[in-house]
Amino acid sequence: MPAIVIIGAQWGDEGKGKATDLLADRTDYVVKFNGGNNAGHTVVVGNQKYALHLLPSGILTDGVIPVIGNGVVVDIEVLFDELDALASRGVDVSRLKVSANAHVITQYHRTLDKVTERFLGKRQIGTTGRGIGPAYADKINRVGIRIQDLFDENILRQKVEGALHAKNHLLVKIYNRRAIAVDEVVEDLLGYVERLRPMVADTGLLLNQALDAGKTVVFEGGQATMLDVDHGTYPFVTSSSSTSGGAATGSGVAPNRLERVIGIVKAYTTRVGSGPFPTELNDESGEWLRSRGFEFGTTTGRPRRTGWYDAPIARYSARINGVTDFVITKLDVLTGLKTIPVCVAYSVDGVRVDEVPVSQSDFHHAVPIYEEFPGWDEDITGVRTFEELPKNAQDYVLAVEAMSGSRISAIGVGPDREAIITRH
Ligand code: 2SA
Ligand code: GDP
Ligand code: MG
Repeated sequence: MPAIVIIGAQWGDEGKGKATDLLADRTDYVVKFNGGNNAGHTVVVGNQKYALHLLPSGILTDGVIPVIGNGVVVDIEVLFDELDALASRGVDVSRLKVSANAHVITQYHRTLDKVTERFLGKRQIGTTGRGIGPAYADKINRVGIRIQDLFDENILRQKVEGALHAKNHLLVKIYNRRAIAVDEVVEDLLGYVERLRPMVADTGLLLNQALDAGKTVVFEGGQATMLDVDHGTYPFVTSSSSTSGGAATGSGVAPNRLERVIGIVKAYTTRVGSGPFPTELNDESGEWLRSRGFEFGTTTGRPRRTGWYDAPIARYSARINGVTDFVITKLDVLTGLKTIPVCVAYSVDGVRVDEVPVSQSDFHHAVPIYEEFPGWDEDITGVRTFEELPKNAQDYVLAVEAMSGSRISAIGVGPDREAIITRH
């Protein structure tokens, strides 16, 4: 199985980083194909905890070549800081490859992200403030700066001028901010060139050649299906393609080369930022899940919204992504509950709806229809086979599997690298 895609099947933070890391010792390349340093992947190796934002999780495994694909937006200062932080902890970061076609996040993107959110007031998205949306907007608007533009000062200057022309008008006239000087941005970007140069590659070519040679490539999605700019809860989404299709466009590897799509789901649901979330719990059960699951943003530290498992969302993700296998994570967090509700369908204006409604307002006021499953009290963090799980935990996994549209191949029972049960 040479080309494997890993995607979030809910609203993110399902444990994609850990799943990628787990496959890493059987992998030659790990590719990040969407998003930027808005992502937050926590990977626990022994007594070491790593929080990765821009770098693919494969960077933690010796011999794996981590790749930042063309679909990513790169804040170069953050990239260097993250590389330095890992290097100071003894991680070999020399193998990283960065696509010449990836777009760059600059200071004006970060500024615009923050001021736009402030001006949206109650309608704000709850972004991470990292400049992601404005950088993708420039890409689509064809005024973005790509990594390769940094290597020709004349071209870079022209492009920065083009990008800043309308933005300075907006910043000064609408947002009451100071204008950003072209020279300042160009100088900043040129300062990165020498260190960046050896990392830059035609990553599409590199990955296709690797697949031709029989190598294994893992594509690590950032964010998740319900945050995808096309398939998520728009406008409360990120600005990239975080579904499996994004793995092709964001890397230059054709869709028919992608053989397996692994959807990561949590045994319950979380969301950071604004937008609809039918199973959200605004009570002590929600607080219990947040503290038991340590549900706080890896990038921003924001408390995550919490709720029960939503099977229609899992089915939707299975369909949109072509999920071949699910990995269900954080089953251990549910230990100690008397009963565990699972959303099996919604009620919309009194009518039962089995699938995620296409109408945004229907989804906003969809009321979950729950089925309750008996819980368990035994500590399951040391369990390594399905049969050793308490009967009620087995039944919970089997019930969720039957509702979610694809088989559950692995079960996370703790944050550690080893805390996983694989099913055959
Ligand atoms: P943005 O910054 O433009 O991508 O924000 C748009 C929406 O996407 C959500 N988003 C995320 N949701 C969950 N996890 C993310 N990564 C970090 C983590 C988040 C953090 O792993 O914990 O630390 O806060 C992530 N990145 C973007 C975001 O909340 C907005 O709803
Ligand atoms: P990602 O964005 O999908 O990579 O996920 P995050 O790293 O943001 O959030 C997932 C969190 O859950 C991390 O802190 C992981 O260490 C942790 N985690 C992953 N799998 C499990 C699991 O099976 N059980 C528990 N308790 N924690 C887990
Ligand atoms: Mg995360």
